[in-house]
Amino acid sequence: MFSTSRPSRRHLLVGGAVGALALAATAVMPTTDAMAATGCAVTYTTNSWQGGFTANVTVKNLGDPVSNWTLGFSFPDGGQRVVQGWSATWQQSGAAVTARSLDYNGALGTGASTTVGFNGSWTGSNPNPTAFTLNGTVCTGGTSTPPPTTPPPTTPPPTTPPPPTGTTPVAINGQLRVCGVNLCNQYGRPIQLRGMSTHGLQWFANCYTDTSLNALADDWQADLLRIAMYVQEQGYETNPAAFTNQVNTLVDKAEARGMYALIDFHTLTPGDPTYNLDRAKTFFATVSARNAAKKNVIYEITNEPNGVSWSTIRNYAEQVIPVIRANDPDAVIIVGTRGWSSLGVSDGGNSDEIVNNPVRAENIMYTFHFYAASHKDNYRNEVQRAAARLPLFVTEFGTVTYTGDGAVDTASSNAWLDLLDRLKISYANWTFSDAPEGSAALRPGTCAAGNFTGTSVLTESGAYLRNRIRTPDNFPTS
Ligand code: IDC
Repeated sequence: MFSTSRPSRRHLLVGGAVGALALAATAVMPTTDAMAATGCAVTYTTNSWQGGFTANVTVKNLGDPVSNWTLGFSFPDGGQRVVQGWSATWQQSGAAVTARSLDYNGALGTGASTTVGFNGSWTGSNPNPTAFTLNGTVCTGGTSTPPPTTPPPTTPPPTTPPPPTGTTPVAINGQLRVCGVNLCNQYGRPIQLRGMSTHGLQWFANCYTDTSLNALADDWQADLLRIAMYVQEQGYETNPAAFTNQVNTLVDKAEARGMYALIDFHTLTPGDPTYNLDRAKTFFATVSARNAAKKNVIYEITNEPNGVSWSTIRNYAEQVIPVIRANDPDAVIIVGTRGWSSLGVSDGGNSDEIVNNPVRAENIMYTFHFYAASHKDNYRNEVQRAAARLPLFVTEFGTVTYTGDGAVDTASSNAWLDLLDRLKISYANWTFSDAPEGSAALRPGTCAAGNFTGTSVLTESGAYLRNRIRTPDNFPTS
């Protein structure tokens, strides 16, 4: 069968027109429903720079509806590689590339399109592939069997999710995924999440109650709660079961209020994430299994690596990510960067080391942290430069110095948040707590007193952040 089908398909590709259609029909019959019309059109666009490129591939189904699909093509140049793909499961073997649909975009009605993409690397030259297949049918822009005699279904399977029924951030945006350098919602549109980080759960548990989280969701209109679970400093390592439970409880409380929950494995000292590798595997295996069905969970696998190379961090990430993926294949995962998650800048480096040697996993982002009174234009310039090439998430920042204390630097904080807004980079502020330090949003004593609403309980930093966070999100809904 294959020896006869291959020449036929090749003939179809170059020949087109009516004569080729009959040949194609016999070619696909052994592997597809004999009555099914198949056909497809592909648009492949790239944005290329020295050594790297981003490709977007729009696939249009011209045949009968399908419930899942595999796109295939081959790179013309031996030096081209898929590095990080999105909106599909990508595989490369030699020059041959396949992209398999995910749950949310598998259904493609007649005439429906979907767009997938990837970041790639190249050496030599970087020509675009010219031949594509969809479920084995060569995409010529036409159909390969006559239209069916029975009319097509009047309501083909939906290719995008229905409009949201609620108004919370999670109700509107649903399961998030990384697309290109952006964080995208269930409609594949870039969004920015704005929210707050807890302080260390081991010290400030009384700041994270139903009442305080109501204030964060309703009064602050926050999209995101970062759950900072320290590993050392009397944290997780002292009682894994209790801290895991505490994290899970906060994931549920965030979910109940329609907020995203960022699970932060808060490593800090020692700075080598490998020191906590076994703990990380155990912790993430447990929380990813328990929370796999939820749409509001994002995983941050190491807070601030320091004193280690990017390759050490990357190696850690490539061991922890598969543990999460085994349970929760579609969640976004965020990887810390060199120099206290400064993209390497605090160690005299920059983001090139990540661009040139990215983590080999899909649907991931990279961490950037700043403290506005300490980190200024040279850090902002690097974030702006990196944001064109890497998906970034500011999982922690302060309005004060890197010590977590001192005065609010309003000018630098404005410059930072204006930049993040413009680039649609999500952020969480350190901290939603009443710690006696300038970075805390709540005045000392607030958590014990138990009222969290309004501005009278806020510090200068808290009032500033509440104003920034509670402006309308205008999340796209189609
Ligand atoms: C700080 C807290 C402080 C605590 C200290 C040590 O604000 O109360 O005593 O940690 O655990 C980070 C870290 C974050 C730091 C914060 C401020 O991620 O844990 O919190 N910071 O120093 N990176 C840069 C600054």
